[in-house]
Amino acid sequence: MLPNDPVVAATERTRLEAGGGTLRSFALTAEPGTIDLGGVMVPTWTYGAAVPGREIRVRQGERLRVDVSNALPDPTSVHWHGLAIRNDMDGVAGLTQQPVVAGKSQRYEFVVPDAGTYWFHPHVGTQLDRGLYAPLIVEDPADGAAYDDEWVLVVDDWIDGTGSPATTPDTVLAGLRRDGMSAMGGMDGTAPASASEPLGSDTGDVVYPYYLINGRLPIAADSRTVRAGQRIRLRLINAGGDTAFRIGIPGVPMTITHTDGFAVEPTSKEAILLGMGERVDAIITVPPSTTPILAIAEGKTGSAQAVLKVAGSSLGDTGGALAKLAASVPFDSARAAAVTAVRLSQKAPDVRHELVLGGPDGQYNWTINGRGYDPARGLPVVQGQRVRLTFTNQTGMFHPMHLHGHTFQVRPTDGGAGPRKDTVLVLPGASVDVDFDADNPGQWLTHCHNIYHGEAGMMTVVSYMST
Ligand SMILES: [Cu+2]
Repeated sequence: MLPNDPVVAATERTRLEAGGGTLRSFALTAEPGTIDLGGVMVPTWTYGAAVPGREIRVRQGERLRVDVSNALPDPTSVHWHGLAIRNDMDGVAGLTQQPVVAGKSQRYEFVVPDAGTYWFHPHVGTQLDRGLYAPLIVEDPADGAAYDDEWVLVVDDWIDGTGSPATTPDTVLAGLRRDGMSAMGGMDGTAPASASEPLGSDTGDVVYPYYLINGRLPIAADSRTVRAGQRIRLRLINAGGDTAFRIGIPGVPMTITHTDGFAVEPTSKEAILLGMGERVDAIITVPPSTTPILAIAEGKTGSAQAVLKVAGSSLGDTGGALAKLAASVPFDSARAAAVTAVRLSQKAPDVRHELVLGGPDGQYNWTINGRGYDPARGLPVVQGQRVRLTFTNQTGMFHPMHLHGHTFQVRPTDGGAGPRKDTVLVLPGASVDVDFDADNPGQWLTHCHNIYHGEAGMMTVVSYMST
């Protein structure tokens, strides 16, 4: 079933009728430019000369229109990460659309079906690992009752435009291809995972010089002036290319309320593990004095921070807090439990697909079921089916596996109701089952959200068959 199939348009009409469809229009320009990370200037590519790009905020059921202009030297596209929208607006160049070539523009327009914390980024090459990303927040009419204010925090690993000659994500990938895994000293992934080091010893393929929250280095951290006792909803987004983050606030528990946009039974944690592409919403109560929000690059060297500023106090030394966070047991949000309202019905799967994750070989090829990306050899499903995907990781590295166009429910190994998510961490040697209802026809990419793994082959397609 092609992205322009009449069934896709018919599904969209149903959403339009259900949501009311108030039109909200935005414009976006993808462009080269030099940005300030906080004393470090880097040439990069951005949306509108800002990193992250300006947030898009709409309400559930509205019709979002975004006119995207491509002022980059290369073709691009925009993918609306996590949203179950019409297939021909999903933004996967070569699968759901032609790329938007340099100097041209494209209108994206679709009904936004679900509230939550989402984001957008290109789906062309390694462009995601430049500055091309921004939050997309979909408000629920019921939002706001449990908190006083909210703050969107986008964490990222940064290499683009650093060094001389300047490194880009393209040169990073070319280097990985050239050197295979031989150049990655100390990252050969042999030590098993433990509770305090859940990813094991192979925590990335790329050494990043900088880590950012909201585009800022720790020395020039983004901050928010708040009052002690206020309840703040943090919307955490990992826009990184190759880095999971361990996020925590010294002495302040975080009550996790949503995973990848969908509500979970609230659970209080000291530290959260956030893989690339994942989002977690958590409510905190502001402590009596100024406090950092810390994001340690998991298993790497470095961290990012933002600051909750409370009048009458200034930020102290964060060394002790970082050490304590580094020693914590971070919570993988795949272990949360969906609230009743967003659980899938109890139903046996009509079709099952196993995705065996493999690689890399000497040319840095990563595979699913032994093959690189081939959109003609997807995983067939039929509209109306309950589908189970089993991600089986036979590699030494973790993979945040993302499914487009659907929000699956993770199946916990110990029973119970797992969270709704669109991106799930699959740890080395682990196997994760996820279920979804095939209710959004089209061709939907499923892939590792490590941008280098995805580009090197760890992608396939959930392919709706015409009936
Ligand atoms: Cu991967």
